[in-house]
Amino acid sequence: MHIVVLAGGIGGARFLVGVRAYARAVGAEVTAVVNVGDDLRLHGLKVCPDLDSVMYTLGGGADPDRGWGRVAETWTVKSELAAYGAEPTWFGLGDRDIATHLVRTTMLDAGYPLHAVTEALAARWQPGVRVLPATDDRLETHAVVSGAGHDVDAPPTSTAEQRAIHFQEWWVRYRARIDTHRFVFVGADTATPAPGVLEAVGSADVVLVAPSNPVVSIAPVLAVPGLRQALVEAPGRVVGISPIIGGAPVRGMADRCLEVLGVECSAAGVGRLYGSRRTGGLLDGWLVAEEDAATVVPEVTVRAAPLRMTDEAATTAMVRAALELT
Ligand code: FO1
Repeated sequence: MHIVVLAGGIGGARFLVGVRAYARAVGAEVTAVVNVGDDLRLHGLKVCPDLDSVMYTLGGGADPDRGWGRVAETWTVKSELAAYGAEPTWFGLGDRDIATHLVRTTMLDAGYPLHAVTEALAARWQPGVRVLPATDDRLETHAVVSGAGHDVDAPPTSTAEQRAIHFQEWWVRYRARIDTHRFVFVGADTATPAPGVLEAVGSADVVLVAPSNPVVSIAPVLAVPGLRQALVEAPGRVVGISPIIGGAPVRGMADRCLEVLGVECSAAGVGRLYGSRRTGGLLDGWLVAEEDAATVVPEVTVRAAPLRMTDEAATTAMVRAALELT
């Protein structure tokens, strides 16, 4: 059995822990296709937050409280940069984490593609699943906002001017609390799926859409030309797991992201945003929380199960429920 998981963010990384446990129990193979829209170049280093969250979480090296970055992290470089007044001050790299970015950047600059670099980094962390970036190409999520350049605490006086800011500035600096018009996936028009991605989708018995942020974690994956079509045509079933429980995101700011799209923050809202494969959308099945058992998504099979990823056993049970839906 081959399970493919579309994933991004901390929700995606934690979900993969359950997928791996399930796969180990039944002898299945897992491929994670991971969002790169959050990636950025900082101080000359290529940072891939979602790939790293997956790698660190599955490799036992993630900080359990923050959810991102390394456990037992130290921040000497960050404070030295601050002493120079180096920008950005709102985004910090930990010392241990920097080693990952140094190795990645050195390999990329030497000409290795991102999927090969990711495989090399994973050799250390042994994540137990195949980790693929959705694309090797630059594909960056930007938010088109009004009033960027002002701090959250000092709102802009004029909201007339619109400009695009990097996702990380929107997420970390502004905490999504800024007038936002839309998201743009810069580079998506010319990106191609990383080697192995289309083959994985084409050979999957089931594709799971992790309970990740649908707007800034899953949509950038689907924005890679050819990927959405491959999912529509995939021989296996496609089952999504709702990141919204009882009208609120389990963590993160999916509510703010959905608001930008004008989509209701509910299991039904996200299910309908993905849509049914029978009508050109993504899903055959949609797993929602027990609180949302009444959810209806046209032409999609909806089932309810406990969806809180409190530990590995609970997450594995979610995965089993999603697979039983197929
Ligand atoms: N999130 C923060 O809130 N503040 C940070 O300074 C920050 C730094 C950072 C560095 C490396 C990395 O891989 C992730 C980092 N994150 C930070 C998390 C990240 O912004 C987001 O949570 C994800 O991109 C959304 O999935």
